[in-house]
Amino acid sequence: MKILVTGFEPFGEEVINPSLEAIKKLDNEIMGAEIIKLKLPTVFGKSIDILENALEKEKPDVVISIGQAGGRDKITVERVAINISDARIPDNKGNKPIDEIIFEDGENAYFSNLPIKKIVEEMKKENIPAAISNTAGTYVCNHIMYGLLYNIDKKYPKMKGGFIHIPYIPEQVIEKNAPSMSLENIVKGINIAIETILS
Ligand code: PCA
Repeated sequence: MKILVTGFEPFGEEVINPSLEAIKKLDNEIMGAEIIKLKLPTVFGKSIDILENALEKEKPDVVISIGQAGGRDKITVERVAINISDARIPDNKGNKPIDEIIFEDGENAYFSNLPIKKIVEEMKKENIPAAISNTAGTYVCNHIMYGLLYNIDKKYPKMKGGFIHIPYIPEQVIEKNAPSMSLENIVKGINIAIETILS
């Protein structure tokens, strides 16, 4: 069993991205499954290209993409990705797509095929604030979730995949009025998600 876990590089005003910090802390093996970690650029298009190369090369059984959702106060397991990019701020290469379709031959939306409810339930049991989210936004995180599920739909019918948004970590909110979660709890939450998928 092989699990690909992705995180994003920092974007916007941030100098760190907790998704990247969190995946670095995951063990390389969890419950006998091999964990492969991949850093993605916060860039429209290029992030999907890099993900597609990794899917091709690694042929993982499961893919969990992680991204920062600054302002959310819980770990949010995403239900759905939509076929649109509409950027509020430029990505790390200055792209700012407005109302752009991601894949012309894709569905309007794809649902995560991870056990999202069970994952949230298990996180809450371990006292990690968690909830289902019904929107991954229209920025690079929705873009990568859509790209992943599009690839699963077109090419990898047996693959499981989905997206998890995580809050800021405390060091990011020192000068902000925004909620945060400790990196330890975020890592614990991701571990719970992986264990839930495996069991
Ligand atoms: N969060 C952004 C993109 C990269 C990240 O970590 C988002 O929610 O779209």
